Amino acid sequence: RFSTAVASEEPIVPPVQIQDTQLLINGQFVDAASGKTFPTLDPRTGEVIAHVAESDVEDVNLAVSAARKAFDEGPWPKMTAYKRSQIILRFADLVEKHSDELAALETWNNGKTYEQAANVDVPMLIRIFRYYAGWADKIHGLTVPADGLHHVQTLHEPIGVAGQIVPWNFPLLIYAWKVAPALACGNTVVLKTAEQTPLSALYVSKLFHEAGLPPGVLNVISGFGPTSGAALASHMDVDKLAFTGSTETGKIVLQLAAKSNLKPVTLELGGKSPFIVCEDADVDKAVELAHSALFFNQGQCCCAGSRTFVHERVYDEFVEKAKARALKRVVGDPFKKGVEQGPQIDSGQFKKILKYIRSGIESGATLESGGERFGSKGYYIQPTVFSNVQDNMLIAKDEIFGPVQSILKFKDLDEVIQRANMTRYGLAAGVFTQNLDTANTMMRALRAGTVWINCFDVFDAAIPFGGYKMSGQGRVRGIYSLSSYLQVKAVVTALKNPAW
Ligand code: TXE
Repeated sequence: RFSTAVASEEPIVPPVQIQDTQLLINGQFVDAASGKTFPTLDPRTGEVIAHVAESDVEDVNLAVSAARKAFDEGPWPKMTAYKRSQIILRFADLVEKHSDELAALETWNNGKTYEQAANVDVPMLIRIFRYYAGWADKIHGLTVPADGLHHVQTLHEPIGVAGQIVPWNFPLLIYAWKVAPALACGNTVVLKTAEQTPLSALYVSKLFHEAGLPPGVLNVISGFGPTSGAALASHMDVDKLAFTGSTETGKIVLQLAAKSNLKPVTLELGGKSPFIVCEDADVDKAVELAHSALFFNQGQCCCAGSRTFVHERVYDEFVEKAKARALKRVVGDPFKKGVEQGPQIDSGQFKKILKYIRSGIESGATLESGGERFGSKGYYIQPTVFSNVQDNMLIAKDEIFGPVQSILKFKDLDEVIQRANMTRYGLAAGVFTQNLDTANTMMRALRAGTVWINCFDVFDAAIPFGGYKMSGQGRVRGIYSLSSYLQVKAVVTALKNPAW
């Protein structure tokens, strides 16, 4: 059924050496205080790639005190903004030099295709760091025409030590979204990687030190959420927390932040984004776009177009073509050229997705393609398409985070707007139409942090990204991310002479 069935063949050996498996604290690679390690796996096989140091409370304390010292004593926040930007730019150049190896590491540890890692994830990381390096010396306050005999100005200052917790679906990209604005603003960082994907962040952070980053400015720890992640979220000396992950864990870290020192928190959480195909849409283009909106990155995208709403007039044609496209999707070893879909990240996600597929079948949706695991090894899942999906089915309500497309039917615009917004999430939405009035109405009516019109998954360092409702708080990327890494200080100076 698939044009290339390679999952059962021997996996390709990645052309990369694993060197960095310890914790990066104060510019040094060190073992965990407990000496503990945990295995990190190859999702193609479930086999161990390496053993990585496992941080816990004691290591978090060490990393935070290194970041605190680097913030309080400098030189990073006290360095000129121009010098900071030069170090960030040097880092971006070094990443560019090591792109191939880095992309291979990302594919090996995450399972995403090498083509994607090399053409999307790594170049976007470089773009994001260059973008924020450009911001470093353009962050400044205002003079304020306050009433009275005072000269009033605002200083935009770094907030301090930023704790950052990242997930496994885009280990390098989300690292960039978090680290780049924090450092450009003059903060110091303790970043905890996801337990599934610790390797690429350690690799790039070593390059950052080669580029001249002072010790203690960027500390990277591997470890688990309830231990080291929770210790970071509740640390009294962490001044700001940035989190990307599930909505459930987002609630936990927000509580930990509130219960400890009320550190401000930005959250980038789950989604159930509508992809709306209107009756006037070019169906072939819409099918292709809806396909990639859902299946990109094995369906492991917080903004995946996971509710495909199609107008009744084009519904049957759309379903036929969406099914044909899914059946053509090339699944296999992500290192192989031409492969479009690799394995899911781990056995937990693999089982969760298969459970949702069973629930779709049991609740009466029509299974058009896929529905089972792919091959017999690793965490591969067949590209799955359901038609006749109803709003109240679990597959239309929950974030599946896998290669499962749900196609729903609608009759008119008011109805689809109401149904598209009928979710606890609000991360993104896609609209496919050639009618300007429809596009204008939809862009205003949809309650989502991003609305893509006749496109989807357009990401750029300059475009802000974040959620309405339970998809999060605050924005990453663009100018909007800067404010969450800055304090505003009002300085009021008495004036002697009213005339001047
Ligand atoms: O997420 P978690 P998981 C969604 C997606 C997925 C589901 C579960 O639906 O199926 O979440 O994935 C750290 N205190 N997304 O279990 O738990 C954890 O170590 C502090 C959407 O992987 O949210 C990791 O670093 N930290 C998403 C990070 O939180 C804790 C991306 C994410 O893990 C913690 C990933 C705790 N108590 C999953 N518990 C997106 N928005 O892109 C866990 N962590």
